Amino acid sequence: MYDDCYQILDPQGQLVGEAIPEGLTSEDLISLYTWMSTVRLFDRRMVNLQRQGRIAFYGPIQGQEGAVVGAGYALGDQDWVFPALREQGIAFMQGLTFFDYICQLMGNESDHCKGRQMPCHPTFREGRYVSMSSVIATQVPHAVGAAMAAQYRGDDAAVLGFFGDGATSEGDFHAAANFAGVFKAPVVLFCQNNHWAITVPVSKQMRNTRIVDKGEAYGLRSVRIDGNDALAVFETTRDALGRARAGEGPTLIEAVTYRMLGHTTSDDPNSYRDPAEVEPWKARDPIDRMRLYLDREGHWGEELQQEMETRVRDEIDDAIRRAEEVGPPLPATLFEDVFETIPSHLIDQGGPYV
Ligand SMILES: Cc1ncc(C[n+]2csc(CCOP(=O)(O)OP(=O)(O)O)c2C)c(N)n1
Ligand SMILES: [Mg+2]
Repeated sequence: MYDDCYQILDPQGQLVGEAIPEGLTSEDLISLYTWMSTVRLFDRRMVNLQRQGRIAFYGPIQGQEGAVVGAGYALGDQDWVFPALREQGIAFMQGLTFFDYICQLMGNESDHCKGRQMPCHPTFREGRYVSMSSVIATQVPHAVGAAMAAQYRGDDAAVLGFFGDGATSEGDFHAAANFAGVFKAPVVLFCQNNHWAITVPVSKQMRNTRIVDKGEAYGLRSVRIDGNDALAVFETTRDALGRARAGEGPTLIEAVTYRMLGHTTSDDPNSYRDPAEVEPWKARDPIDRMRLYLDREGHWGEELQQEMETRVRDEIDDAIRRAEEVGPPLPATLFEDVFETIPSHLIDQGGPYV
C-alpha cells in the first residue's frame, strides 16, 4: 500500500529510512500527538452529539488526523488555508475554540456565520482559515488565486489548499493546477486521498488512481506520501510551503489515507462498502503509530495519556454546555451584512428587521 509513498514512521511506530524531521523536538512530537488525539476526541463527541439529536449534521474525519495535523503544524504565520471537507482540526490549531466551532455546528447566535452557513463549515478569519465550501473543488482555484495575489503583492505568504480524491475529477481542480503551474503560484495543493468520494471508491472514479500523476501532468512538483504518518506529512508540507514562499513554485501533495467512518452522519458506509476493506486501515492508524513511538522513546505514558484525555474531554464538555445555552440568531440580524440600507420592499413588509 505504501510502497511508493514517502514515510518516516511506519504503522508499528518505527522510524524508516529518514530521521525525525529536522528541527522537531520531543515537545513538538508530543504536540503533534496531542493535537491528533484532540481532533479525534472532538470528532467522536460530535458524532455522538449528532446521534443524540443535539446537532443536526457532522462530517467525521476519523483516520485522517495525521494528514490534517501534520499539514497544519507546517503552516507559517502568514500562510492561508483553503480547506476541503475535513480540515477543521487545522482551524483549532490556528486558534478557533471548541465553543466557536460548536456554535457554528448549532447555527446559534454566537456562530461567526450567524447561522447562514451549512453546519460543519467553520471559518476563522484570524487564523487565515477560509470558510469551507461544500461545492466540491471550488476552493482549489480560490487557493491558487489567493496565492497569485500574495505573489503580486509581494507578501511573505504561501497558501495551503486542500481537496479530496473525488475533487480531482472536477474541472475546477484541473484549471487550478494549470494556473498554479503556469504562474508559479506560491501554493501547496494538498489532496487527502481517503479512497472514497461518498459512495464512489477511487477505483471507480479514475483509471489512473495515482493522483500524484495529475500534478506531474501540469508540471507541478508532485509527491506521494503516507498521509497517516504525521511526520512525513509535516516534513513534506513544511518543505513545500517553504519552496512556495521562496518563489520556487507550487507542489502537489497526495497524502494517502483512509476515511474510517461514513461520508457524514447522514450515510451508513456499510450499505456501500465492504467492512473487510476497513480492517487493514485500523492497523495503519496515525495516532497509534505516534503513541508507539513516543512510548518507546520514553516521552509518553499512561498517566500523561489519562491527564490529556481528561483535560480535552472537560474542555469539550464545557464548550458544549456553554453553546447549548446560546439561543438562535435573532431574526433582526437576517439582513446584516447583506444590504447597506434595507430596500423599501422589505421595509414595506414590516417584520423584525426594519
Ligand atoms: C460540485 C459538486 N458535486 C457533487 C457534490 C456532492 N458531493 C459532496 S461531497 C462529495 C464527494 C467528495 O469526495 P472527495 O473529494 O474525495 O472528498 P471526501 O468527502 O472524501 O473528503 C460529493 C460528490 C458537491 N458537493 N459538489
Ligand atoms: Mg475522498
